[in-house]
Amino acid sequence: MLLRTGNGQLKVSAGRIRLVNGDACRSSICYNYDKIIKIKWEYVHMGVEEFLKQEEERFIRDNLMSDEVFDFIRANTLPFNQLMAYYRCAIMEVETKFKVLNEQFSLQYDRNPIESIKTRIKSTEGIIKKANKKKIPFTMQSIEENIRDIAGIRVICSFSEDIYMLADCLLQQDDIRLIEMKDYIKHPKESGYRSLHLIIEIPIFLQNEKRPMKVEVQLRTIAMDFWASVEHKLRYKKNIPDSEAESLAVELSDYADQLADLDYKMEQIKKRIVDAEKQSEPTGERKKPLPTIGGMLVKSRINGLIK
Ligand code: 0O2
Repeated sequence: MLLRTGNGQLKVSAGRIRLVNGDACRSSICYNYDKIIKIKWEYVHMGVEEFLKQEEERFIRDNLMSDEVFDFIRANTLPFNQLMAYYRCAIMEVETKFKVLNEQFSLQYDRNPIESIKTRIKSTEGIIKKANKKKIPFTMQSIEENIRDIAGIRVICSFSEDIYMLADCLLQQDDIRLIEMKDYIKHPKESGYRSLHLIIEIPIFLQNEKRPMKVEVQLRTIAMDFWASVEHKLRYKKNIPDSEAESLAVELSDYADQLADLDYKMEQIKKRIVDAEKQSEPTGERKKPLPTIGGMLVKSRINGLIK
């Protein structure tokens, strides 16, 4: 038996109902025939995409919001909110450390290694998803022990050299304990993703207590950040056909390599500027800022033409 819907067909055979989209039979979306006929008969009248969306929402309701999660939320709302507040404090501590380093470099070397800092606390939904993915018990202790990226700080630099320099400066501080370092710059992910990840522990000082908190620090260049934010969008888009998603992923992986190459070239330019500065005679007084290098080039070419 075949039932036509907006964008596809529902195929009923041997007591099972299957969603068929074009030629591809998506066996992952296979439901009990009686159940669907009784409860979800209206699906027959809606488009396949809408059907998938509703099923996904149902999946989240049924699987993420289990009795265990509901019981946990009921019993732990206050301690959970308190824990999240501690994570926010830990983020403040780490952010301040990076701001101090940036300030010091600005004074000492007249440059800022940090372009920007972004912080975030993982959403409750994100925590539930990760707990389910890691198959850990849903208790306060297990969440705190096993989910290490509830507090996240992302430091964006212009050059990858600065990433390693800042990571070293942070890890040298005696109140920081490194739990794990993942170097996705030297060893990029298959997707092309690049960043330096540090899982650290930092103490926060409360009224009567010193509490170590875990924080995930992601350090990346502007180019790496640009790539990751575009790729992240693709990752969470649900309605892209598989073949298109695959070809976009291949292209993105190629662009990640190109951006890494560009990062390297920009770093070389910076080094040449620093070397050129070092070689020039120190006059003791500060030079007037030069027009842009590109502007100077155009000017000298014009002068050449005029002569
Ligand atoms: P969000 O919303 O960014 O927080 P672990 O956390 O160590 O138990 P996991 O998840 O394997 O295990 O850690 P991983 O892969 O070292 O780092 C996870 C985070 O890095 C992700 O966070 C992303 O922020 C980022 N990331 C890792 N791989 C990719 C990638 O291929 N593309 C993009 N755009 N980002 C990536 P979350 O948990 O996904 O969510």
